[in-house]
Amino acid sequence: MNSAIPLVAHESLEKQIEAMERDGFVYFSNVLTPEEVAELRQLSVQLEPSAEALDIDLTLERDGHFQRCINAAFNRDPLFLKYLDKPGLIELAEAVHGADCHIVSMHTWAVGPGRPAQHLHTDWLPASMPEELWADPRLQMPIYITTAHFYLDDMTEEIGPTKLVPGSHRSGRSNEKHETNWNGIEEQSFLGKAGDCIFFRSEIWHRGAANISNQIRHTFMVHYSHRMITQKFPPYLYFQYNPDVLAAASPRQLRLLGGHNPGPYD
Ligand SMILES: O=C(O)CCC(=O)C(=O)O
Repeated sequence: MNSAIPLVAHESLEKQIEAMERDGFVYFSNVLTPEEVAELRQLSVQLEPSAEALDIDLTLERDGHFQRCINAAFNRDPLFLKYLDKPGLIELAEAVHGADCHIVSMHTWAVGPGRPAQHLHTDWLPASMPEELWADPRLQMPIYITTAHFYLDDMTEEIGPTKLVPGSHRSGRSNEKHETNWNGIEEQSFLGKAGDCIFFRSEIWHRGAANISNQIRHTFMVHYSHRMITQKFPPYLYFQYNPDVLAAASPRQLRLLGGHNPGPYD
């Protein structure tokens, strides 16, 4: 039986940080305006995938379902800049990763009907450890990478919602064995509205469900991290910042893109 994530917004930054520690994620309602949702949906299907940039470009005819994902999307158009530091979200990113945090990447993500279900997985497990260690309050694990997952459609079970297991970041493992619950807690579906966002840490068990609807699901993702964690901008050695994007960015946005003050190792 499917159960849904309660759509409860934590109003204060303090409560949001507590939720990141306890639940591993925070829900934000109505972060994007309808115009921003429309803008991101359009960019998501209109931008041409680049094999060199490791973008995903699956077609119904060739691959059995449509999927288009653009890596380092910020570099494609200055329109993306405003999504780097969305008021309300950026304060949480800076609180958990530090005032000098930056983005690891930014993705547009469009998946068509027929996209199969994923297994519950972590995006990255910085430190695997026995579960008992996580339960010890003396251990304070930094939150190294988070994703702000913006929804550009009203979510239903048919369109293939994100499912996650609240608290599973405290399992200390990556779910290699394809467990379906953690500590007796079953996965829950995110059934919010277009414009909503969930902000989650990389160790939480989550997955995209199968898209069994007749419409494309559009999502937009910004991944944040500590300044000392590397950014992932394919094609890596050949990546070049788009000068139009840099010229239009604010000082805070430039820092989020990697324009840092000198520090250790510089
Ligand atoms: O589609 C989703 O909601 C989740 C996607 C995801 O977790 C992934 O591709 O790693």
